[in-house]
Amino acid sequence: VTEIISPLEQTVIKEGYLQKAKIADGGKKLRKNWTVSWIVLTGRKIEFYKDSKQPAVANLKTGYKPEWVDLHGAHIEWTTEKSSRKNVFQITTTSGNEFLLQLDQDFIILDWFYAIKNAIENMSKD
Ligand code: I3P
Repeated sequence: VTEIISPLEQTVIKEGYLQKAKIADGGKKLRKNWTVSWIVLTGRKIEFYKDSKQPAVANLKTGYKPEWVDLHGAHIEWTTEKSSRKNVFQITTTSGNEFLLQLDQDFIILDWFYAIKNAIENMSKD
């Protein structure tokens, strides 16, 4: 068994299920489609998986490539205009991708918001 030593950037900060909708790709608007996604936050990116077992599978180098968001230079903000749902925040990447993340439970979504915000701010100090 080969031990892979992760650099700090690959360390998992937080993971869990959230509602996700990608609403723009490279600045081009997409039709909104909410899905439940297993979200893995590391120091510089967010990965989206179908379920909690998938990251382990991906680490076995099966060639599976999750959808991911580069947080470097990204913006995060709460929005009440982009959805009729409550507790929605938007992440906008430098490449013009826009994602909405949402959860009804206030405490959990608040935790996610600040975890992602901190990751973005810590990176911009580099
Ligand atoms: C969309 C769907 C989304 C809704 C969106 C609708 O319809 O109901 O859940 O977003 O509202 O257009 P469809 O499935 O036919 O594409 P919210 O749940 O976030 O409100 P929107 O057009 O106001 O974004």
